[in-house]
Amino acid sequence: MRRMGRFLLACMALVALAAGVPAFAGTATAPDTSGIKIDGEYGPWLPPNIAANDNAHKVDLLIDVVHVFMVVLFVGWGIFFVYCLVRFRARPGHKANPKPVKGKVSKYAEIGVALFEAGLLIGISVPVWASVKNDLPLDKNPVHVRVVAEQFQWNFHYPGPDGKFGPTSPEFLDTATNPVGVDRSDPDGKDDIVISEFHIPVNRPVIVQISSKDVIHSFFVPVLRIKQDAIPGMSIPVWFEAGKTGNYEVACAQLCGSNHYSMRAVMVVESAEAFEAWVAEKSKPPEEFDDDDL
Ligand SMILES: [Cu+2]
Repeated sequence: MRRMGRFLLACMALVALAAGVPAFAGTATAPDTSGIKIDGEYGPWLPPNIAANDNAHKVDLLIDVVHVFMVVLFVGWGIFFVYCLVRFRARPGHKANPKPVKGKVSKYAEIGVALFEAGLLIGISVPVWASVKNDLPLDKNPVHVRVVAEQFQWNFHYPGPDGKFGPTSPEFLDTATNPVGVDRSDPDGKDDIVISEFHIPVNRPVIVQISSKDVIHSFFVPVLRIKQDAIPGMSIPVWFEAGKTGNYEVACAQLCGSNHYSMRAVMVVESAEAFEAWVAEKSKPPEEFDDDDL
């Protein structure tokens, strides 16, 4: 009986952990390594959600529903398991009956679970993913950014004030000065910005085209519930909209090599004016060397 008590206690602790009860789960602080200051409180459950569009909130709804559903299933099956242990325990005068059970309860329960899961998939998952991937808000004056991953950093390529990306080619690649190989001699490439800090304006849609120079990485912005693999040879669009200014984390969510853990960037969400000023400043050509400065 003591063993049974320990088993029940372990079950309760697991259920409490799954449900995120602070007494069991504790609280985590926002990660703050490599000098990146991250805004927003990380509680015992999900990271803060700063998205201004619906998709990220539907992702949270899906995570909540799935976890509550898992707790219900876990507790339900746990109770049934304990019931079976007690009800069918070996004892004098009882013989095991190998004949299958004829009752239909378990069959209907399984069908119910499958239907509920199908509802989640068809009702939430597929529409949200279709929106993130297909319904690009091209008519809402979006910001376009190319995201190019490499071991072990994120490169963000902005078209600059002219709104046109300059052509890129491996022949212009230079790890230190031109990590995405922009053709600076092309008129469209002269004002392009290539930088390791991700700046976006608040309350304006952003469309990122995600790619990689080497292995498969994964562009992960926890506070926007965005996660998309970066695959060499492909340019994959994803859109989102941030509704709160601040500094937030961009991480790599794909084990991409020995320094994968350090593949982070900061996402600065700022006002429209601050963003325009940042673009204007960063797109200035480097100042000409002047003999008079000597
Ligand atoms: Cu990576």
